Amino acid sequence: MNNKFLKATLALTMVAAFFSSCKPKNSGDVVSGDAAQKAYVAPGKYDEFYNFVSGGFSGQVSVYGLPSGRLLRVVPVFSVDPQSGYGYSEETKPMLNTSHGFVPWDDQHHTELSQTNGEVDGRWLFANANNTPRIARLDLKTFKTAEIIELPNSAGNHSSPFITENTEYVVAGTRFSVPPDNANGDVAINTYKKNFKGYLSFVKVGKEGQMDLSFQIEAPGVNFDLSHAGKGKSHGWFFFSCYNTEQANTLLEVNASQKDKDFIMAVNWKKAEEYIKAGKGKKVAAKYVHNTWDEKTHTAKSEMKSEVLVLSAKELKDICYMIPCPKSPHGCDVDPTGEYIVGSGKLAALIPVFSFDKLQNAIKNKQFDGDYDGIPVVKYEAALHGEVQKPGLGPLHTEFDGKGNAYTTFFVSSEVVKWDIKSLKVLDRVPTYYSVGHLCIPGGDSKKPFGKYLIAYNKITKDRYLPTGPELAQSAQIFDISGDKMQLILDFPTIGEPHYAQAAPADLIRNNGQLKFFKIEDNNHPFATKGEKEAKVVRNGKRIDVYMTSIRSHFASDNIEGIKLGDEVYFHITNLEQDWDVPHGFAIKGADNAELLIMPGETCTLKWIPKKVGIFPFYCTDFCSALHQEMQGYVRVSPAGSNVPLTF
Ligand code: K7E
Ligand code: RUQ
Ligand code: CUA
Repeated sequence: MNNKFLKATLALTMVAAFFSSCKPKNSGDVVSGDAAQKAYVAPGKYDEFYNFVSGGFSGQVSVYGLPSGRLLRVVPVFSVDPQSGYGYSEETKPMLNTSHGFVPWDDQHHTELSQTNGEVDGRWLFANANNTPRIARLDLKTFKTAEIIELPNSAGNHSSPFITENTEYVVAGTRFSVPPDNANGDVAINTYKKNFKGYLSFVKVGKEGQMDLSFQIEAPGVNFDLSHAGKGKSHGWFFFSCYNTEQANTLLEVNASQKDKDFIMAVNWKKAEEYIKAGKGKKVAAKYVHNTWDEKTHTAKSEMKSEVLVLSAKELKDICYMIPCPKSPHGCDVDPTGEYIVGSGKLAALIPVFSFDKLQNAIKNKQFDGDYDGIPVVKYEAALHGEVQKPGLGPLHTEFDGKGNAYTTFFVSSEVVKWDIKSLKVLDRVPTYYSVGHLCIPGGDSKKPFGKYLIAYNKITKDRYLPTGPELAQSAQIFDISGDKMQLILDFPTIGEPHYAQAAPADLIRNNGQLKFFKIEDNNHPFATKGEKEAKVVRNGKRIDVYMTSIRSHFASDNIEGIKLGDEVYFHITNLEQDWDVPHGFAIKGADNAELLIMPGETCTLKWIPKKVGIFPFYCTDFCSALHQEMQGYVRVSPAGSNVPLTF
């Protein structure tokens, strides 16, 4: 048996062993009597925390209350959403533009709240698109996607959207190494080592949150998996876990795990920033799209960019360093003090913890073990604070409670393990149901965690809920971590597949100027109709613009005639309500652009190209008053060339 095969077999045996024998039996003994009370939020009472959970292959972000686990909202980000019309209305369509054209779906893995001085500040939430590489920014005043930026020279955008401690940058590492965008990509896949590169993107975040791709670092062709910024003493550095350091182009037969150690790459981004200021960046042609939502006009615009500044890690010898890290590292987490960097090898049975001070010394004293593709490799022992021994199998992700404890998830042994960062002693462990991926402690990757709850996001649900056929919901579990022992207090199902999540105190988000409705006088939409009397229908060749209003409980106009086959009809509907929580919907028979949901003070546009002659009813889709069912109307479509006059 060759070595490669042996290793593959070993990994598979670990997984198989888990499913056959270590599956936790039941939760009876970990749920204690007062669990219900701890998770209970009385009707009409608010939750303590907002929990922003990535939606995985749903492409969206969902917002839950903690500790109740109640689903508050699903915010559409990277996928079209029939409920709100996101990606269907003319205003929102540009949000989903990419250099590949309109992309209506993505896979959303990680969320990250903005921070000031390393503390969660409640302004924005960043989210990554894992497939077509993009980063979104959600404005927490409106809970809307405010901006999406695409990342060139990348494929898969897993290692993001983690931020630096003052939200100076939102940072991304490419999951797949690929030939650079400006190169001929038509190359044999087995020329990987020669032609494929890994890129790190540094997206500058402005005062109002505006994102701008500041520069990229060209790195060796590894796969960047996860990352976190340094903080406090390590502010100015960023740490990325890398797998496939063999640079294999096929990962069959666990090619990617041949080596005992892969790397964590430490990046001195302050230094990189200096090099950019000193003009060391190379301007490289690259097409990527930047989409922004304008709250004044309630429309998105999409801008194509054409170049990016690139620094070479190989040429600039002092911006990147490799730290060996055992067996396919996944999570890469930095403790609240900024001193400890935790790696988690998916196929490892220990947790390596690195020391920032030691790393600095090792760099200063050149304690290197040669180089990796021109990047100095720091000696493992020189950077190591220590290893957590026998913590469990398959460590993935770590969060912190701010009291000197770390909590790591173990996929294979299906548990959360609490350990002491300094002594590296295991303090407690609880089973998860089943096979936990990420975990979240409110503020758990910041300088100031709130440390009261821990939520485990599990990959396998099995028997936790009433069965729903072959497909089951994903499962999250809340633990009270305020005492020495972790206590399971609640299970709740989630939307899509949750990966990383963030949480913040509810008041922090609520007190940050949350909007209840849009002021009609501030509505600068080019097709806004600010009063019922201004409602009209305008023909311009084959284009029909319907200026329509909605208010409880009618549309103006509600009878439109004179539309001809071959016309393109744009319904611009302004919701005249000036009150919290009174949206109106709009749907017309046979339209392929789904529906609109228009918030008070807002204007939304549905484009409709009638395909046949006849009468087409339309109605409001959101129950808005006792006379909601009366909120309806008709459009008459006549043959092309008929002389029915335009009336409304
Ligand atoms: Cu561990 Cu995509 Cu963050 Cu999921 S990744 S679990
Ligand atoms: S109506 S209140 Cu469609 Cu029965 Cu809903
Ligand atoms: Cu408006 Cu129902």
